[in-house]
Amino acid sequence: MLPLPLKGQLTKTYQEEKTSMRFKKTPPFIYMPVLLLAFILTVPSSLLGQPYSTGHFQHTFIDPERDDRPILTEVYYPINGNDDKQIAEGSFPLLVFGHGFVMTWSAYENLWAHFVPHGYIMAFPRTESGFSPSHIDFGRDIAFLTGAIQALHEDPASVLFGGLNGRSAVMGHSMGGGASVLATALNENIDALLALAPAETSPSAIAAAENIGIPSLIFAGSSDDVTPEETHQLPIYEALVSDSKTYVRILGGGHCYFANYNFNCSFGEAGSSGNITVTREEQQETTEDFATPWLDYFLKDDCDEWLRLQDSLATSPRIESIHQSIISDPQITTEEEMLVSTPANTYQWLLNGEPVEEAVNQSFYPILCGHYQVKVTYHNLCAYVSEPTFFYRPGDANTDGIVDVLDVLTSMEYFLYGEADPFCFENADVDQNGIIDVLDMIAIVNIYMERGQ
Ligand SMILES: [Ca+2]
Ligand SMILES: [Ca+2]
Repeated sequence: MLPLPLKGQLTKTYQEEKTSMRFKKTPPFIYMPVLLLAFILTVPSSLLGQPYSTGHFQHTFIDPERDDRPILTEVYYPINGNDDKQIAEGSFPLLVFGHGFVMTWSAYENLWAHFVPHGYIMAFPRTESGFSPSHIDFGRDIAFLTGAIQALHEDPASVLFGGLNGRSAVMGHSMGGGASVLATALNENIDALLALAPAETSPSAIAAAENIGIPSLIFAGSSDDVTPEETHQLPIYEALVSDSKTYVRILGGGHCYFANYNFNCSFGEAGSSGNITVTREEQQETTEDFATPWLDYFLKDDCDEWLRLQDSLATSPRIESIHQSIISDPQITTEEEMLVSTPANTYQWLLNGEPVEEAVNQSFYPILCGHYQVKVTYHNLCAYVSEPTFFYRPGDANTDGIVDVLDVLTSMEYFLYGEADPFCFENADVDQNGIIDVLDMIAIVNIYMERGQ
């Protein structure tokens, strides 16, 4: 048996009371920093919006389908602290980037220095960097690398092991922008295309764009006379058959400012583009401001970024844009007795807010009366829900999807006893006057007879 406490031990002494009162009344600001510190120590840095550090490796990937073609590649990836032996905890999208004509990958440090800390893996093939590059081989290299690097997710020997989220975008600048268009047309596993002043290539990137239906974002500089918009970026953009494509024209922007200083690019631009009115830093910042939310939306499912991007597109004085996208809340129309959603990638029909089993197609044959909505996704997991549509089928009082004599009996039951189950008032009230009576039952018979003929 446990000893009973002495009477005095059941009540607090005055001193104890005072102490506990004081404890309770300790101002929260004294404990807040401790709590905050504990929170910071237990939450991954990414959730706090703190940037990652950058790890780097160089690797020659081999494409066995092209006679073991070697593809020397620089890969940058997010790490925690100084630990570059493994990728940071989490899973990250992949960006494969094609360099410009006679430009080295190192001219694009502005891009990896921005995107990798923000939680992206970036890969830069160094092939086709000479004076007579093959655009199609470069495009194939970019397409091949997206698959080869995604595969490292499963390779325990790779520092990227377990670190990819399965989504890839191809990117590129100038010739590499054109090659990224070629790459996108070659590889079905690419999720998004983002090109900076893409150039027309041989074979034609403009022609290849006619086969591209994935989300695409094309940047151009309005003062780019190396690859003028009218003959390069605009025709590529216009040829894309994507249901979500965006064109951003940086006002006063040039061709080379998408990258850091590069002698060959600057040499090429010096004799042409004369009306550049922004600085390199401004052009790069503008590019990041639009590319980042766009990539975050499509590759990381950061759903709020879509509205933020559209706000910026509509209001930024630094750019002009063309924006064509089906991404929005879906709408329901009624055709015959079907409910039909505006086009999307996936569909789930809801009745009174609850998912209807197996109702996952663009059109849906409703049986029960009630408020229907459709919830859709487009190119990622971000979901959009329609306004509710009240669906009823006149005459189908017992809501079994057909109008027949049972509906007359069900309406009679409701008329006599004030209830029936199953029963849909709106269906039974054929003349829609708010009451169920013999006129509705006659109307049901008429519907039944008309159908039968
Ligand atoms: Ca019925
Ligand atoms: Ca009625």
